[in-house]
Amino acid sequence: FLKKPFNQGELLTYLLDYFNEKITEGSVLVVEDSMLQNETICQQLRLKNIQPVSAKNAVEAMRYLLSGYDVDVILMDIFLPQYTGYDLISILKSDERFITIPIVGLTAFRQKDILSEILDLGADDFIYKPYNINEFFARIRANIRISKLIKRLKETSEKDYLTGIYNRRTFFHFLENLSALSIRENKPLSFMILDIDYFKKINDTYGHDVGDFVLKKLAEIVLKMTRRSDIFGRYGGEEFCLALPNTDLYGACLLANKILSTIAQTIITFKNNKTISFNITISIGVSEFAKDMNIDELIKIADNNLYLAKENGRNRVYP
Ligand code: GH3
Ligand code: MG
Ligand code: MG
Ligand code: MG
Ligand code: MG
Repeated sequence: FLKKPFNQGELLTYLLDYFNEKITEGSVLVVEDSMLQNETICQQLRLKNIQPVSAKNAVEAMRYLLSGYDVDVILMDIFLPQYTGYDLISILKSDERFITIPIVGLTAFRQKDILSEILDLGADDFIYKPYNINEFFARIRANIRISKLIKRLKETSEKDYLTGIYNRRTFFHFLENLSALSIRENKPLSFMILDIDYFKKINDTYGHDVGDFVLKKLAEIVLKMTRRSDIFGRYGGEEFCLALPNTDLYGACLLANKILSTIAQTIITFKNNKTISFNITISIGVSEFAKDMNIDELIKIADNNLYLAKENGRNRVYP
């Protein structure tokens, strides 16, 4: 519904929103070695507003998924050259990154145990060729629904509700991986804890909703200042943590000081019935990972350094 009178810009925005919503019912990675069949399936999907991506073998499919592109469902021919659908299902279902993407097996071979084998291997659904087109789409849509539901659940279980950044559990899961990678590739890894100074006073002076607003604002600022490969999470109440792969203590301190001064210079404005503006400061404890260290020690060092930063006047970085 669009209210008259509207200008062209409004109309355009409206139409774009409308189409974006209508067009993408989901995306399906079609792994099929027969290019004729592959193209036919892709065309059928497009007609039903489902975005297809085509791969003609397992390697192409893997390359596509590893590039980080997001698909809702994988539709997979079982008999592929070189690596079969059996191989690909095994690989995908043992990889944490892809385990939740529903796989729909596809084959024309009606030999004895193919369906049960494929499902037991980890596929989520199965379609025989030639298929009834209505059943085909009903199954694809059912799997898209499941896929989207899983994504929603993942999002809520991995992220902190207030700030939208990673929660503590997810952060430390990533940090474990990063520490293993740091050892394997012999690359530095740094860690820091950021803690708001006298945050209790903000809550006490302005109220809890202002406190919450400050937490969101801080998360937003820090997130903008980090790289895509950095991991940023909420450690606890008003404490945040940041993991920096490929970064040594010196580099981490440079960033920490930059964050520190950016925060101190930011005027936080909260608008309610009346507008309040104020500044906050934070303190940061930094540590660098070493081969003979475990994660607990890495955190302990940063925590001690944070304590020193607080003791020595706050609004400072301690390495
Ligand atoms: P310091 O400079 O020593 O860090 O002092 P501080 O007041 O920041 O530290 P303290 O640990 O004494 O207090 C932290 C406060 O953070 C207490 C708690 O009520 C508040 N807090 C924790 N989680 C939340 C939250 O989600 N929202 C709000 N508004 N406040 C929170
Ligand atoms: Mg085939
Ligand atoms: Mg604290
Ligand atoms: Mg604090
Ligand atoms: Mg404290």
